[in-house]
Amino acid sequence: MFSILCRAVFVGAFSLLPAFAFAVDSPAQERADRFLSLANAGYQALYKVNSEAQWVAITDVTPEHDAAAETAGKAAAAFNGNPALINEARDLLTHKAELNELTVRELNQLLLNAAEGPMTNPDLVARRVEAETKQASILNSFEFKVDGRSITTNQIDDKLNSSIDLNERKAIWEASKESGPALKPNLVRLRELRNGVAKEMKYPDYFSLEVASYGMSADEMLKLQESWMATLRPLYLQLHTWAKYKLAEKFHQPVPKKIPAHWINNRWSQEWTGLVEAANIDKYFTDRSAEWVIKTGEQFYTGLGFTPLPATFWQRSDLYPLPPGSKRKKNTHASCWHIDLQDDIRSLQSIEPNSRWFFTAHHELGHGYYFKAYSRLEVPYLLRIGAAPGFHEGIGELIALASSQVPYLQSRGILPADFKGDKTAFLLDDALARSIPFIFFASGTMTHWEADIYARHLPPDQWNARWWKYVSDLQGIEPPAARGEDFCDAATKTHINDNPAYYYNYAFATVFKFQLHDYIARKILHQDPRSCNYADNKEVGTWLNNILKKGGTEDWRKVLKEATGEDISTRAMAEYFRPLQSWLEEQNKGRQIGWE
Ligand code: X8Z
Ligand code: ZN
Repeated sequence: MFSILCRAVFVGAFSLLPAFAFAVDSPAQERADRFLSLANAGYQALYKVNSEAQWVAITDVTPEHDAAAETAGKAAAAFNGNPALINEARDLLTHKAELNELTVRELNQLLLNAAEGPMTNPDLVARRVEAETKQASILNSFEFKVDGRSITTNQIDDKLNSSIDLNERKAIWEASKESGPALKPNLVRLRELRNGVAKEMKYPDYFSLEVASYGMSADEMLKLQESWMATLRPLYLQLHTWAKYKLAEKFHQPVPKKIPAHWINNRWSQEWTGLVEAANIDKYFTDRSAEWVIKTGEQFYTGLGFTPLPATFWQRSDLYPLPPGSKRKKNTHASCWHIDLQDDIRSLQSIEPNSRWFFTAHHELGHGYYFKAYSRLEVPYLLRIGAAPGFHEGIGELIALASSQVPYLQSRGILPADFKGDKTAFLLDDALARSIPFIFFASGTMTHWEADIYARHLPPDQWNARWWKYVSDLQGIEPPAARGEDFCDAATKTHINDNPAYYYNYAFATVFKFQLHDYIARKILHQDPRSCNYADNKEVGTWLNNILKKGGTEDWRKVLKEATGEDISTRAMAEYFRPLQSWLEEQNKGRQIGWE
């Protein structure tokens, strides 16, 4: 189906192509076209070399692979950050009025890429690449231990999911924070180096450089994130109260003001799963295989009309946990890679058959299908990116949300046909496990802490105190015991190390996924957004593909507005959960709400 769609779009997209944009191109446009054909070709070639080397290093951590990754990282920076490219792009942008919109977007993206390693200061760039490689290596090879015995991150998560012994939970939770001290010294250096490259390109700091992808300043992004927390706070306070009573009952403890972090199944209290028994679908995954999990994920997308993943995805991906006793060390956090910006797409995961990995697999394939959709001639390599980074995170989140709904799970035989879903229970679980507490972690703790270290230069001897201040004030969570500055609990979160100043994109993705879902459920499927089924609906696929295939060729606000009729807003999310507010108020009658 998409080949027909693509042909129609190709005709419509001529105005995007430099050669067809003007009857006679301006001299500036001709110069830009020549420049960008070289810049795109070099960018793609080095992107491929670099991703290949990073892939090998992350899936098999050895000193040799680290050395190769470092060399490739430097080679990519030598091209992308070349002063001649920076100067030419800047000069061309002074002729903006004579250039077409696509060209301007390519030039701006080239400058954003250059800012990651500006070779106007080669020594700084070399030190950054070396420090990034080292940090990745420490992170990806870290061995967690409980009572001197190694424990995998899947085992940590499984234990936190199942144990009702608070002493055991505390020991596991504390073990999961052991990577922080190992990662802190080099993170302190990286803070300077990341800020250094941003400043080299006249950004105030690294956080500001990263949010520039949205055309926003750091303050504007922080304000947006704060506005989301402000609208969702009444619901969060009710959920927090409900959850702390539920957990106190589960663990036979007095009701606390703030929730102890080791009472929650997630290591960072970012998602509150397993609290709603009637919505716990884990048992339906126990007789499934890890292969089934990822294949079912792919089937969601092919059902919508997307073509299957390329054969190389299955040959080259690294999808399953290492066998016990394996000597190889690999990163255990899920990711998806567009190795050559064409059709070499791979995913790194450690899938096990449970609901956690089921949703994560759908998330990763969202990246994969986004890569696939914009890998076409009309989208230059420099713009083979999401409309904004949060769009990339949001697509898989949308499909994970859709794949969690009862009618879908029944239609695929995952839940029995006669399964009687308790609507309130599922809505409550949606809120706790996939949406509301997550915003307070993503928009709150993560984003504010990173803004503090990059944009406000928070001294390293205050890093852990500041982390816990945000966890406490914004999430209403407290550590099981005091956490001094010997710890660096923020650094136990993968992204702090290898995807810095990025996490607000997941908050964006959460808000955005409800806007897309609301549109799909109401305007395309004509079903209740809280209980609907996208399975095999080609109209949904066509509508989604229309967003994905654009990549970064259009402004994200325009793409969102054209697709949904709205600007970015918590409207759909708040409406989705509206029935919960009064239900929770009823359940929480007479209880102390919040933690102030
Ligand atoms: O990191 C991820 C993905 C990879 S892009 C698995 N996520 C965030 C996290 O795990 O912290 C997905 C949602 C939040
Ligand atoms: Zn992702």
